[in-house]
Amino acid sequence: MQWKPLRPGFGLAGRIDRTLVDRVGVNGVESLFRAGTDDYWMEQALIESMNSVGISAPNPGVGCVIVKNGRELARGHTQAWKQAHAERMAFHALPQDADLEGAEVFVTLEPCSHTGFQPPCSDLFPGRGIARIVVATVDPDPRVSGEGLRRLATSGVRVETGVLEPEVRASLFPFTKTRGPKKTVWVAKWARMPSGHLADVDGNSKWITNAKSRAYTHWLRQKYDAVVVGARTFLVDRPALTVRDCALPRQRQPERVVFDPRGELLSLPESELECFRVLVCNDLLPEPRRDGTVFVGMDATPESPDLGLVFKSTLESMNFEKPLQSVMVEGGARLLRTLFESGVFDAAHTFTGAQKFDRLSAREWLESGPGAGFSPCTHHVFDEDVLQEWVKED
Ligand code: AOF
Ligand code: ZN
Repeated sequence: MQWKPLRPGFGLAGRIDRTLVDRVGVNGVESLFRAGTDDYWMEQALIESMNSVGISAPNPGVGCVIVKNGRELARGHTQAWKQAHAERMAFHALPQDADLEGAEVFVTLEPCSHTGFQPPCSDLFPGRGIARIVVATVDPDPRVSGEGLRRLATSGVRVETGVLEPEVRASLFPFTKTRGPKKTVWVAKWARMPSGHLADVDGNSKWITNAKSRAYTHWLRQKYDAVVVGARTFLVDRPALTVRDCALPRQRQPERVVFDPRGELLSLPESELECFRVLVCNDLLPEPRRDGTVFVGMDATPESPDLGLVFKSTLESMNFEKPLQSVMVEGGARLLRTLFESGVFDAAHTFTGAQKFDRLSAREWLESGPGAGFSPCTHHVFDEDVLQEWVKED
């Protein structure tokens, strides 16, 4: 399936300005739509869903807004994994005496029909006098997959779908790309200068993009479960890979991982590797470092042609606090190339900054996009920087 270009202002993180500004509404991000239209209310539900960033995965972050006579009654978003879904939160937030006769419900994802960790949301609506339920997109989870809509329709509730669908579907990424609970989605992210270089000889690769691009990147770090860099990038940049400079809520740090096939980080003191997991080829990993707390072995040599795939399967089989639904690789160029060649990536975020350095090194260079097989979906300008996003065609 092709992914359509999104309307301006939307990206894989959702409503892009929401990643930069804490408040949406008065003195915050202006709506892109005329107040009171279906698009307007679905945009509000999408913005509400962004409060689930970092906590709901592997559940999708869903948003729900309940409206009556053109006025909002309540809104809610998906809570932490295994906890309440968006619709239930919106119902809990209703005023005690709320009369839903004639009300409209806007929800980004089809209400669920199954009992998982939570009871089915589609049971919340019948018999309340609700005039209609507007849904952006069908739930790709095979346990639901249209059944929620069918249940609502047979219980006599009017259901409409497709409002702001491409934008919501993109914002639900990586959930929308997972096939079954075991699949881990991989995304590439890189920032380049207009020349295509990722770094100059002095290692100034950290400062290619501006504060807005950085805020968006930090938001992405909490959206995805793990963030990866290569050993060379780690040694040159000493990146923290944390969520710091984006809008609130900043509610989760990603797992931080270094791809170090040659064991270049083995001589660093442990204090410099706190919070990181470092993946090294087995033969280069000395016995005392094999306890798996910092260093983890890969069943490959640095020259193995399938090194990218071994790295992927090693990382995916590691134990983290939660299932690893998604991984973002932030560079450098060699690691990104290795993983592109192995066909690992499902999407890419690229930033092109205006910054030019004098002493360029041709070593670290990348195209402006991931190439054939990926559909462009986002084109957004952060002042002088350009953000582009692509999703692999299904
Ligand atoms: C909704 N509203 O806010 C979310 C939904 O194990 P459970 O009960 O938490 O169910 C998880 C599944 O429910 C998930 O895979 C997806 O299909 C759906 N998520 N559904 O109605 C929500 N987060
Ligand atoms: Zn549900």
